[in-house]
Amino acid sequence: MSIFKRLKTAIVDLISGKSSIDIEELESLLIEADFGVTLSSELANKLKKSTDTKTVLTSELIKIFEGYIKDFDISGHKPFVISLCGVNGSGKTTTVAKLIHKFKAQGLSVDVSACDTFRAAADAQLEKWTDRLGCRLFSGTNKDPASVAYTALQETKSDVLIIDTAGRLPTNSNLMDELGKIYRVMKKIDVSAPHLNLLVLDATAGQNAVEQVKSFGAVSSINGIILAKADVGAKGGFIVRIVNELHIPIFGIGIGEQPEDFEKFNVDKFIKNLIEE
Ligand SMILES: Nc1nc2c(ncn2[C@@H]2O[C@H](COP(=O)(O)OP(=O)(O)O)[C@@H](O)[C@H]2O)c(=O)[nH]1
Ligand SMILES: [Mg+2]
Repeated sequence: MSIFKRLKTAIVDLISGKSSIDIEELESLLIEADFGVTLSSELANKLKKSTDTKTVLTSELIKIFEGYIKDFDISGHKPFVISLCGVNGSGKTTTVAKLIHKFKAQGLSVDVSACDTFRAAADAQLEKWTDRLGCRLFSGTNKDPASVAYTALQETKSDVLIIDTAGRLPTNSNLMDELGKIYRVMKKIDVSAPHLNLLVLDATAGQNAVEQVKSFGAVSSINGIILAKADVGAKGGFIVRIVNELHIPIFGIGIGEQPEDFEKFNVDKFIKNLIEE
């Protein structure tokens, strides 16, 4: 049985007063669901004292997420620079398309800088979206990604500039340095750029996601999370830990491969998805 089915069974048993599961078992199920050790123990203790498990769990999670579900506010900077980072295939480029779509729908102009310059297919993938959605694309095959970002920031006239970066593993120090350089050169033009540095996480990433936040955050602080692929069956339980322990807000979730498949994170839906299979 999957961890989430077991978690649901455990909670249903507790709710019905059957309580064939003890609180320690519930605690380890919460840990398995990627809530982290500290929080799991806190929650288990609260649940132990309560007769209405589901309500307590829901209200505790609502409290945790309070203030951490953010919307984009681009006022204050023009261009407002949003940089996306993450491991290979986490959903960065698709997220770019979603953000373009979102900002365009608000009547804002958007340019994009393609900083995944060393992979042949990368430009084409982004070009498809920028052509379709009507944005200027700054790119340069095999060029230094930092120089592409620099030129984009120097030349853009748009309200928003989105920087798409290449996927990289935090263990690859050369690639992490390359990312650091992108931030550094942008600061030569605007010390406050990027105004949002978002980490795109694959909802199926599991506990490793927390390590990703720490590693990418060591290069430049992460101001927000995008949870991509929330539609593919993963529960993304780790997002609770990221919010609760690392205090990083969530700016949206990806729920498909199209530009419109993006929505605000919703705690009720998250809990429903988590415990109601
Ligand atoms: N189902 C689903 N697929 C997604 C989502 N976001 C990205 N993908 C797919 O995941 C794959 C990798 O996405 P991509 O944006 O290229 O990742 P990148 O390497 O981080 O730029 C592609 O096949 C995307 O279509 C999402 O929210 N839901
Ligand atoms: Mg990409």
